[in-house]
Amino acid sequence: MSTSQKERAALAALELVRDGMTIGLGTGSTAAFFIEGLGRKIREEGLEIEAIPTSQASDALARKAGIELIIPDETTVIDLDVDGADEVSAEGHLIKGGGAALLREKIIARAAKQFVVIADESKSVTELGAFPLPIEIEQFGFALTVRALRDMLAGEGHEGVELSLRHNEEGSFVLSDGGNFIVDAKLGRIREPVALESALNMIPGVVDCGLFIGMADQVIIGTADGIDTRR
Ligand code: ABF
Repeated sequence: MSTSQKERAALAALELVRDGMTIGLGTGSTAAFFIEGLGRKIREEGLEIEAIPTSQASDALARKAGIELIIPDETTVIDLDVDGADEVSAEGHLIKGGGAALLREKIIARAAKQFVVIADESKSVTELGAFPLPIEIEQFGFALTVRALRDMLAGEGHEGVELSLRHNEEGSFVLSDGGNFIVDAKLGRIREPVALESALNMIPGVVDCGLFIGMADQVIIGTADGIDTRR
């Protein structure tokens, strides 16, 4: 993790902001740099911007930065969504959800006219899967859903994969802002991310998973001496 690399990526994404935009605000420490920078940019340039946070954490950061927030409805056009990631593959597929915000992040990312991912170079991978894949599941019948996940993954060549319900230091289960559980799947490597996302989301009880397939319009990686931008 490199803070300067994260900040560099966030600052580069700020160059895409235009007056009058509606902007999705991602979650995590890289997105936090973007949110703080956006607040400064709005004040310094007198921009008219409204934003939609993808988590309660980003909502709080945005309010502190003085950014006007809205709740999306069917008429909302999201011009730009800027968010972090846990892994970015060479194809531009992502693993997200380390911050337990994957569902709201995915909703906003899908709705946005331009979805831009910002990350430090540690997130850039040749193949997804070293980072445990977050899977958001309904609380009701969660043990049955975990069993169904285990069975499906075994059929997809991930025999005996370790699935763990995410919990915090106090030992209580982590809940997404929507009140769902998060299961982390230690897959090691994901050879077929496109097929895996479909198979996961077919399981009753799975709300969504942290595979963002082909969604990123642009990836900005902060490097030791600048940025690496991929479209
Ligand atoms: C969020 O950003 C999550 O989806 C992802 O897990 C996280 C990455 O966090 P960080 O930017 O702090 O590395 O969008």
